[in-house]
Amino acid sequence: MQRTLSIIKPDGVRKQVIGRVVSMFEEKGIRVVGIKMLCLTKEKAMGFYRVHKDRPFFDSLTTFMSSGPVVAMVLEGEDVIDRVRDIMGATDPKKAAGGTIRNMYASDIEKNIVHGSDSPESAAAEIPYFFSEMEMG
Ligand code: IDP
Ligand code: MG
Repeated sequence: MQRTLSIIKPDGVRKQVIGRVVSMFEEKGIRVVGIKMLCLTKEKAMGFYRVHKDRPFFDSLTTFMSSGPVVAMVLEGEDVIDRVRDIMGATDPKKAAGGTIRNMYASDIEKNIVHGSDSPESAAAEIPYFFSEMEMG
């Protein structure tokens, strides 16, 4: 059994697709073991995306991520890291396969509705960035 961190970004909360995004994971048998709404400060967003700190979109991305509430989730299942990435679709919604979250709901490459850890190493770092042991079922 594997765990991953997913975030419904501020555009997903604004577009009122929290329930639909959670359903897309649950319908595939993925279990929600932790969930909460929170507002990231610019600093907390910068820490979360620090691997991208030298990319040209870093300032815009972290401003966007701190522009409104997000929903952070810990998801559990077999091979859940890759399965969540498949359900999300490609980073650029124009390239995201039909039926994926980003294909259906995202407006551009930055405001792309959802985050999912990309490897066991990032999941192991990202889950405790948001959740304590007590906050996970
Ligand atoms: P991922 O979310 O699919 O793993 P990453 O390459 O890790 O994509 O990028 C992190 C986030 O940074 C993306 O989800 C998106 O919000 C934003 N981003 C990535 N590439 C670009 C870009 O070229 N322009 C603007 N924002 C970008
Ligand atoms: Mg990534």
